[in-house]
Amino acid sequence: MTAEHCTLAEYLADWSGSDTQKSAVAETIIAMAAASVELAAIIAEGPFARGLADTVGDAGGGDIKKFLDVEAHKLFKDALAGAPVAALGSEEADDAEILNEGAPMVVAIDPLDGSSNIETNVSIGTIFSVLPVGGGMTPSQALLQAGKEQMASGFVVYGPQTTLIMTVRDGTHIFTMSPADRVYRLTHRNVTIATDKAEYGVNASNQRHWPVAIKTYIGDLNAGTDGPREKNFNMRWVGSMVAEAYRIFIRGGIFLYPGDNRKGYEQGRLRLVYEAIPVALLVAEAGGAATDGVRPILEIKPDNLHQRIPLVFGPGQEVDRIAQYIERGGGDENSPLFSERGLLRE
Ligand code: P6P
Repeated sequence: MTAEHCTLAEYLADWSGSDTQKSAVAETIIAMAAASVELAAIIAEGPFARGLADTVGDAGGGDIKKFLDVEAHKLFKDALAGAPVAALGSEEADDAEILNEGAPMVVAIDPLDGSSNIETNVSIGTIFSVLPVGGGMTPSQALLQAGKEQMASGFVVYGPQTTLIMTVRDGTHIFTMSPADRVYRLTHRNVTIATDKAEYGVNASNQRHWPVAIKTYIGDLNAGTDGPREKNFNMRWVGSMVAEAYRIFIRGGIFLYPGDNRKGYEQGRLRLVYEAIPVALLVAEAGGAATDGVRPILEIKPDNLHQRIPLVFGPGQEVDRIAQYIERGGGDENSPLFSERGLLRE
């Protein structure tokens, strides 16, 4: 067992030992972590830095590309070029980018999650997934494996603290960057998601667009002690999934970004490969559950790198309750959450 506040490098060295594949995973995460420390310093410069929040393009689907999105992508791409990573699948690049032919890993990444919050000094983050290049797979095929094949995943929160929440499938752990030497040190070992926190995170302004099942579920939460839950619920919505997820790891609660009837949001806003899948592994390793409303995220095989997916995660019992609202026919068959939902039509 590693020391209480061991460094990330010490933790990963203890975990990987002399195992070649684990050592490749460890080296990949160390490279990501080093780039995140650099990015944290750029973000902390805020208005003193060169137009971090300047719009530099349109990422499509209502996502604006900010200067810092592109800078973050370059930082992580350069860092991973020096790691045993064959290819990078990034929100900031249309296609997978080849880094090291024949390397054993691929990485899927959202280099900067929540960039709409850059200029408002609200927590933003980096989300990553590490997958093995299986026998006979091209790197692009390796990036489209179901989430249950991941070797590791994690996200960094650039907030009041800079924290790395990570799993190498031995539990979910939190490493906090010490300001003195900018080294990540273990602060929370084997995080588990609380099952009794009466708190939900959803963008309530979309309520009129939701499927009936989600309207009913959230309505029952808002009914508080007068409703079927017989207790009052609190709501939090930061607008950066990494901040919502970190809160849920620390004090519990449920996160929802459902599909809705706005054009382009039929499958929600979040991306399957480099947002939902990495977070789903962290949640599972912390004893929780993550679904698209009904299907376990880790069982879904992506069709393409940038596909969107409705996302619900939190304690398993609450995630199951939402699935019951949906399967009980709480939604009309034409609502987005039911689109493509073969299993609900059987
Ligand atoms: P909305 C950030 O852009 C993001 O991808 C997630 O981090 C966040 O949870 C969501 O979008 C916020 O979306 O529609 O509430 O602005």
